[in-house]
Amino acid sequence: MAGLFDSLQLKSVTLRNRIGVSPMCMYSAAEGLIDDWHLVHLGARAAGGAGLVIAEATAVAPEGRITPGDAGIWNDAQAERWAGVFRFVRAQGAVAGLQLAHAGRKAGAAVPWAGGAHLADTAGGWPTLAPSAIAFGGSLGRVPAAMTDADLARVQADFAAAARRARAAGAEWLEVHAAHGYLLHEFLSPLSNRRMDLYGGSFENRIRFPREVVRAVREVWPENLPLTVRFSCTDWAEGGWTIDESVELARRLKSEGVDLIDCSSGGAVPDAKIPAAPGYQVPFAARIRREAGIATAAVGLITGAAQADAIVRAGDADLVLLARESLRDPNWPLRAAKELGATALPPRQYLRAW
Ligand code: 531
Repeated sequence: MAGLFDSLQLKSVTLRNRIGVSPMCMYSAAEGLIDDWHLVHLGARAAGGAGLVIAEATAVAPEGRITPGDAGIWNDAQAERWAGVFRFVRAQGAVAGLQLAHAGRKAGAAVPWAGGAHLADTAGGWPTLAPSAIAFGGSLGRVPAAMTDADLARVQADFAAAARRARAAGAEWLEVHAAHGYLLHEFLSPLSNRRMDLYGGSFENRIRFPREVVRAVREVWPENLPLTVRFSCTDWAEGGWTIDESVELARRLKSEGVDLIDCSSGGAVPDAKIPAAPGYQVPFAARIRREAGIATAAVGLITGAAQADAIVRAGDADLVLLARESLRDPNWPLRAAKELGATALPPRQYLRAW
């Protein structure tokens, strides 16, 4: 079985190792336009040896931003900024990825360092969309509008247009965000989807809109490049979305041309009991990989080199994604290679330090 520092080929893309930087919101864009912060943040992690750098949740439409500081890709000026970042990431030997997102009923909130609560329209917030007119709750109390058929068609087209722009900007790996209580996950979970039409009720109906979005993205995203989807594999809540449903959805998406499932969890409701512990989401990646026969990424409280290597060697996941650990140490892959006795090349400018 492969180890952490073996390369990974998915479609025509080859990662130099099985370490990816998980998409992490910087909340530092203006009108969806990223800036030098994003170049330095993502560029440093590519230079630090990651095989894959997935840029943060990037809104496909302005009303789909979690906060006014979210990155966007609903226009060409935004895509042009991304092009500079992707060019630099690729020049460091990493594969450049982007996560496409719509925050649904969790949109229009303050940035975390301003409290993270929903903003009134007079304070920079905006009306939100969701499958049903049910608020998330807690500090995210705004009641969203239940999406009409026209809304569904428009958001689907927004995802496809964003995917086209991502490709034109040089992204080589695309992730559709269907997790963490954002719009597509809101359709999947019975806790947020109470629709009585073709898009709610049964499993088939709840997966319909996420599937339509993925299909629309797959049509415009090149066949030879990886398309991935992030799941919340369970809601960790009574009556919510389950790992069994995730396995079945993974099978369906595989047949729609999805190449990998990024296995996270939670975020559907504020009162979920999440048993967070080192590697607590790895069993989801393992089950989906084995039972749906699709590549998976493991994410969540993965911090150690030996821990990450063991996940890959056990065949629990094809790829490990680091989030907060990568913020703490952008050079984590280079350090992990030393610890495991593997080879990972630092940028030539830094060679004498390694
Ligand atoms: C953390 C989070 C993890 C799991 C469930 C819910 C939330 N996140 C995820 C984010 C943004 C901020 C914090 C995204 O997925 C965009």
